[in-house]
Amino acid sequence: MTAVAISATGLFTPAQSITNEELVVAFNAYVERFNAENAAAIADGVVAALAPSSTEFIEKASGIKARYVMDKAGILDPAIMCPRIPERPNDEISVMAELGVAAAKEAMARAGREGGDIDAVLCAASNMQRAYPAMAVEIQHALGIDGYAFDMNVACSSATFGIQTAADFIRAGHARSVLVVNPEICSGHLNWRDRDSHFIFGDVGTAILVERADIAPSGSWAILGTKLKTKFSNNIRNNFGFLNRAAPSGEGKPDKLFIQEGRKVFKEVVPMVADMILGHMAELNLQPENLRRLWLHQANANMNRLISERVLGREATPQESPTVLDEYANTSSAGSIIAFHKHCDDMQTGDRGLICSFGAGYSAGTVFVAKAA
Ligand code: CO8
Repeated sequence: MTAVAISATGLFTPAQSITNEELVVAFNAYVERFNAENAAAIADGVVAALAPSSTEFIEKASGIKARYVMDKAGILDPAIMCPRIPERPNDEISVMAELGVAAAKEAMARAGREGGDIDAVLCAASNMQRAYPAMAVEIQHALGIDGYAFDMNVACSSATFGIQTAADFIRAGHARSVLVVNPEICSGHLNWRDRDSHFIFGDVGTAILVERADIAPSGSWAILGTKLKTKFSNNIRNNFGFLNRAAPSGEGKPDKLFIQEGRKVFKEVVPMVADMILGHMAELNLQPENLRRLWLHQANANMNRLISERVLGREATPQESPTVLDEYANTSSAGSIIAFHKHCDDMQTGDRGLICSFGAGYSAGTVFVAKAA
């Protein structure tokens, strides 16, 4: 079988960031305003009073301290509470494509690639800005890439599903070099008025260049094995779609934005993912001591602590299971790729690690890699 490698990754981080403190001040101002405006209905028991959020809860429950966003002002305005990202005319690059292109350019520069070297583009993300043309085709065009491009969405697991899809195209001989791009503008599908989840997500763009190992540059990452899994669950859901629309600010029925049963997700996903990793390790004859690093999906610090403990048989050190949650929050499919991108330079030839995602669907993906010479 054709050997496949990750040649390079790229990262685009938005310029604006919101701390937990800033977020909670804005949320609590909204709560105060809502409760004052609805005081009579609340007193009559017709409307439930809203409870305030707290920075202590957010950090303890999730490990998140801040998040990057595309529009801080709109999110922090208690009268708006959602990002204001103006629509652009059709002859301008769309926002999501712009994010993807920025991340892709870094990955391509790191691998020494021009647009003409790449055969296909996958835009793998948890939401697409429009129905068509595919975001991937716009990104392909902006980068001067020939060949083919398409979008794919597997929520938080979009990047790992993209990596396996790219690897399969290469193994089948359809492509030699495939760009997987993950522009995740999560702020657009988060309900910033929902106390249970308003702190969870942030915006970012990542890119992964997957290539035939025999053309990959030195210092690339051999893909030892990939595995994907899905299992239907309603515990993380967003009913927005071309048949169902709603106000972007989350007013009215909130199911057209992100909703979840966070506790259930936590309880069900931790064992599912730990078992999947251990099963895949057994297939690849890998022992815990063979793994130098786990670049896990960045949803919740406690979740990652439990998963890495089950995999390694002991608590992982921060070096073994790095987190970017504190700075980036949950960036859906991009999270494990940010962790990989920021925490792989110290690894030596032969060192092995795991890129792992999990999220809505449920969906999960494991990609074992080894640093090449
Ligand atoms: N401030 C203060 N208190 C709060 C707050 C808050 N903001 N929110 C809740 N509380 C209170 C609750 O009311 C509750 O109080 P009580 O005990 O009196 O009832 C108490 O705190 C505990 O609440 P929870 O049980 O809900 O808290 P948890 O400890 O379970 O933590 C988490 C909540 C952080 C959500 C946690 O359950 C978690 O991280 N779960 C896993 C989440 C996860 O991994 N989700 C996957 C999402 S990723 C994905 O696939 C989505 C893809 C699409 C991207 C969408 C982009 C927008």
